Amino acid sequence: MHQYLDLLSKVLTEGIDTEDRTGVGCKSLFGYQMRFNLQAGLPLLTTKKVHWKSVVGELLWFLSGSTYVQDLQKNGVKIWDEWAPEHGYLGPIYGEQWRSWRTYTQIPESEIYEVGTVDQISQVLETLRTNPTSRRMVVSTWNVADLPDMALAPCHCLFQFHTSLLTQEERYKWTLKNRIPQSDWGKGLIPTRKLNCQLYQRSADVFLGIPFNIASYSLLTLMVAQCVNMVPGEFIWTGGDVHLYSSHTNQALLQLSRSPQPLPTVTLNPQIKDLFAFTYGDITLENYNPLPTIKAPVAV
Ligand code: UFP
Repeated sequence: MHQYLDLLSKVLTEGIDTEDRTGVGCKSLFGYQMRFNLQAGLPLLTTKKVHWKSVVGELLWFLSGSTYVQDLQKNGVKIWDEWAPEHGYLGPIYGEQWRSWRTYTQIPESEIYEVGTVDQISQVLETLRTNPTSRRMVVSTWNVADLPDMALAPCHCLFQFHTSLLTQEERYKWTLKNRIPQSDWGKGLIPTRKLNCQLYQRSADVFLGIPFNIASYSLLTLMVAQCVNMVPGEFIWTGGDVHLYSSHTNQALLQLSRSPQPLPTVTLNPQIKDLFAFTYGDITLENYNPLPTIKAPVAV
């Protein structure tokens, strides 16, 4: 994860002091990109412990389509508590936009509108299966009309999948790694394509948000790849306003003094081919040996 440490030191040294919505103050830069090869392990930060259970819990909650904080809390995930009103409904945030983006269709020659929904995730899965060279495999949560009703405007607001053909060597490697017996070769089991994902994050808290967001979308890419029978390729993180809160400076310096450890890996239950069927128990993190947690206050 030298990519992340490079970003951290860049924001520290080149970030412009900025007053922000939270009143905390931060160093900020605009426009940045990091690339992670998902074959090299899961890009989960090792220079501090990232709360993996929350990464998985939140992702499964998004995929379920729920935007009620209670559904997250019942799995012990507290990361949305700060933004939740008493009734727990966070408004039409990620889950709703991913799975049920609202549409309005006017009934011809009338004043009446019918309300429908679009399941963006299912559409993208379908396109990956049927037309994998499509350049339209985009999921957006930046629903302008819904923004006023959201507890927090989406930070990771658009992602796109992309696929490319595997080389013979890459296919062979995959076959060996997954122990596909020679008798099963030629049965269409061996993937022919790799799956890449790029996220655009309009606003990124370098210390608390980014490690979490990278892990979340990398995991999503692994899960989608399994469901569409592709090999995970690259995860590309693109940031807009990338900022380090002034209340995180010492934590950032401590982190930069640490050496990255080998990356962990994720094993998914190979039976699951339906993205919405994954449960916590189907996702296993292995060989995650991070340096200790570094506590930092959330800027609300
Ligand atoms: N933030 C992230 N990642 C997230 C998330 C929030 O970095 O997944 F939900 C941070 C970015 C920013 C704040 O510091 O939360 C949102 O504030 P604003 O809406 O003013 O950009």
